[in-house]
Amino acid sequence: MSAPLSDQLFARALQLMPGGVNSPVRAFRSVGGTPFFTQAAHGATLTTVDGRELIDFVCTWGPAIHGHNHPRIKAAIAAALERGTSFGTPNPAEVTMAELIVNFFPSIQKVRLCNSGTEATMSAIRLARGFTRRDKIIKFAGCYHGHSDSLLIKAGSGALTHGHPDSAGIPAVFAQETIVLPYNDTAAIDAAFAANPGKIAGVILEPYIGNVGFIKPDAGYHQHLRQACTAQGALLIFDEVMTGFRLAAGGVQEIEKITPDLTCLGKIIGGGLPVGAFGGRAEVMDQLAPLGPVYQAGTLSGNPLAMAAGIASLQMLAELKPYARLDALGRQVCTTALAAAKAKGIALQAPQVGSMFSLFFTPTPVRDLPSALTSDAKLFGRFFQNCLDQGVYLPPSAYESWFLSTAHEGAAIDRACEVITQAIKKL
Ligand code: KE4
Repeated sequence: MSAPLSDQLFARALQLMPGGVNSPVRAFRSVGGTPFFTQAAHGATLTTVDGRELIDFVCTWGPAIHGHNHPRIKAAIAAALERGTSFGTPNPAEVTMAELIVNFFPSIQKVRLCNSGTEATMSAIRLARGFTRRDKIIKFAGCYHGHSDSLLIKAGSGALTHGHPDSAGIPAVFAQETIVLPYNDTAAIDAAFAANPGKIAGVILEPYIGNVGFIKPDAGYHQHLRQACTAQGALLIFDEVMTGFRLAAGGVQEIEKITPDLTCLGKIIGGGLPVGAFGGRAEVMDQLAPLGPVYQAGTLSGNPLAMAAGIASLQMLAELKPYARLDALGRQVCTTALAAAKAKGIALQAPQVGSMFSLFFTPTPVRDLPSALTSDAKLFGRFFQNCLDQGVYLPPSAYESWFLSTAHEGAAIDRACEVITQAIKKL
């Protein structure tokens, strides 16, 4: 019997693209085996080139909150396509998207659209440096904000997964301007500001971390960061690329009632097409070209197809308000996994908020990068394969958040819970 088509494609891909992929985490290197190739995606499932149907807990890393290929998003793209794919001029859909973002995020008076989460955070850092005329930024160990030089330092997600949290190719002079602190440590932030008076432009964080696996802040942590930034004249930057519109329409800042100075968005606002955005107070945003001295640009920024898909996605969120339903689904998966692990006598942590959660195979409550690293990544790899064998696809890394969608409700979540129970039993 010939090798599965995925294997044949991967063999060709390995000759043509580094690691056979266009984003490292897709390569399955930390969970073993050969990545499958997806032919199509609908609702809660992916269909592989070999015809396998997989219940998907990656949701293209966050965008597919309504499930894959939602008819309303498809129709919106099709209608926009009739008018062309890209204009390179202002277009009405950009205005609609900007109004939706400003309406959902009271901290955002003005917004700039771009083409990825990486662009959004990279530009937000540049804007913070330009606005404050300071050079240093603070980030937190394990947080991933995309792959720009200033931020790919002690990063999570694929960088952590593949053991390169500090990427090669970043000049020491760049890295020196990035201070990396432990997450959930208020003394560390106070010490960093005390040691760098008047030098810190901004503090950027994932307000709930998704890129070490899912980690929540200690009570009062965000308030401490907000007060410290205000007192020190630094900008507080919430990277809500993953959490924006995912955990609440107004992101974590709505849940935690915190007002950051800048917010970065992506993923869901593109409805599955390439997009990013960053926004904040007009006083800060107006430092951007063409008004101010901070340059930022993009050929496809505000692309009409991506805007159409994102507008449809956000309008459905406004109409459906699915967050309680998504939270119930997330809780169903986590309580199922915890019960199965208890029955098996395996230590498991399952932090969850809404449709973001992770399973850490460790007895240690996970609240930062070091505690996340006590998780047994090899055991996770075996768990991942046990689930995949039964048609459930998890993020192919112990250090990623899982995602689910409204399309998981009903048969898909029930089947997935059965598979997860069996997969833990088999460990
Ligand atoms: P992109 O450049 O990949 O659109 O966004 C970068 C980014 C920024 N900020 C946060 C909080 C993010 O989670 C991301 C990207 N997330 C990863 C998943 N952990 C994308 C998946 C991948 O790298 O293939």
